Amino acid sequence: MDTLSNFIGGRYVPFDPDATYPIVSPVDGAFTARVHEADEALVDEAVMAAHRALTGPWRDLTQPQRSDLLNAVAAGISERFDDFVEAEMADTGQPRHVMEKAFVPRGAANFEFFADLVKNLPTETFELRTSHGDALNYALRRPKGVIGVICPWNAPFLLMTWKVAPALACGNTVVVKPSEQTPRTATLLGEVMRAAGVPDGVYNVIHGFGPGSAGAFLTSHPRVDAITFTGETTTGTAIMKAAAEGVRDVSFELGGKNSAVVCADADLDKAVEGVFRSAFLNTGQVCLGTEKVFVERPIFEAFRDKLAARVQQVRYGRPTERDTTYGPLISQEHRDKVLSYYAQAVAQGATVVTGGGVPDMPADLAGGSWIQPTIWTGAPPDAAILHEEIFGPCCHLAPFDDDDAVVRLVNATPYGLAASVWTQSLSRAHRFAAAIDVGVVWINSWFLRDLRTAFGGAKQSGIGREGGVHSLEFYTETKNVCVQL
Ligand code: NAD
Ligand code: 6OD
Repeated sequence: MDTLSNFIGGRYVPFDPDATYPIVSPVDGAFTARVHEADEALVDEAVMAAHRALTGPWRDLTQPQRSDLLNAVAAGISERFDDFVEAEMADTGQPRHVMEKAFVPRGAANFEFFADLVKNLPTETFELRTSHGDALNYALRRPKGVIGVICPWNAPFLLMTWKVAPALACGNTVVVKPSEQTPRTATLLGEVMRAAGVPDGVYNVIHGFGPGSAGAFLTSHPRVDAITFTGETTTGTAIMKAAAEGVRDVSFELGGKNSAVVCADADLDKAVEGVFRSAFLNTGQVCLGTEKVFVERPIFEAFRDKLAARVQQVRYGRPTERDTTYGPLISQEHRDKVLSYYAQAVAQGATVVTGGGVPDMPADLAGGSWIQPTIWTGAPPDAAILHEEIFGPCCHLAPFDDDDAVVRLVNATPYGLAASVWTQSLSRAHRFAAAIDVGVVWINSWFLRDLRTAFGGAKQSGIGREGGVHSLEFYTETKNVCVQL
């Protein structure tokens, strides 16, 4: 059984066996770790370590030196690649190939990308000429201070490094609170930070839950200067209230209820594969994932049948086994929530095309939170599965005949995170992209990421944008200097 400690001021805090909670494997229900839950005093220690580090050797680094350090962190992640893969598989239960091909490499790439970006960042200058004299204005970027980084469990390492890398690249220090369910990779990153020579107190990790625990202690701490959060919209609301005290800035990536629109002229096989990935990757636990699919009527049945056939090919199994393509949900509690939507869907009149329940698993996996990937059709317009974020491996298919009408259905949600459109028509693709109210639209693709682009949600799916210079806007204060000439 692993033991996981808090990482504060460059060292792992001695593990307190009397203040722990257990980690249960989503794969088989076995206890795999005990985590030291940080109390308010430990959270204070972490925040104050981060605060002190702002004025230590970290502040005196030149930008190229700081970029070199971040590149050393990226190299450290690559050197410990297998350890990160193992850690993330143990926490999430998701297949090895997803970790090896996507989620762990993105952790290293996040550090490399922001190390590079900040080195080459111009700032604005304005020459002012008036009848009273001339002036030159120029902008300086300064770190915001201590950044509270609060992360979810669905892609823990990718999402955490997506925030920590730009925060550090801009000269801030961080206190990270990973999800209580997926603490391993944030903890392991402490070893890499130390080996890379990142000064003590720049990267800190505290473990625990949200309300009444480490999450709330962190967001209410007066020395936290800004908070970046990824998670549920309701949690974002609570964090925003905490951030109001002291008028701290927030950046939020929140929930979604995302659609795919598949036009009759789409490349059918590519659309099927793309929608399959978007609805079922990571067992549907991706904020950008598709839960509503609108298919133009002439290809509706062909699309439905091909998608169902594709779904039936998933291979359940332990994440460590190379031929596993499909993992469990994160926890029994989350499975209960998703299964309650499976039951409501049928009760409210939807037809199950495939799935709809719990698979028969071999005895050694029977304690895991396994669930069948599921497709529905025919749900009435007010069905819960069409309006609430499920965050599971499921989607509803509906035929459409009219582009304006389908846009209204896509937009009929308080969320506005992402959408995908599948068509060979350039004009139609651009018209859909302009009309759908979301932060990210993919055309003939999904989750194809360019780290220079703005990433975030519209409506209740978020506040602000991260990615490229947008991250730097959040992680720095811009100071204007006006010089009368
Ligand atoms: P969650 O909101 O329950 O928890 C996220 C984190 O917030 C955890 O670390 C948790 O301990 C902490 N937390 C909870 N209450 C808190 C409080 N009052 N104060 C401080 N911290 C608190 O989310 P989750 O269940 O871990 O993740 C799933 C959700 O995340 C889904 O809604 C999904 O859409 C969303 N998500 C969004 C994005 C995006 O980019 N928009 C990405 C991934 C996940
Ligand atoms: O790719 C990213 O930068 C990002 N934030 C992905 C979010 C995935 C959500 O589950």
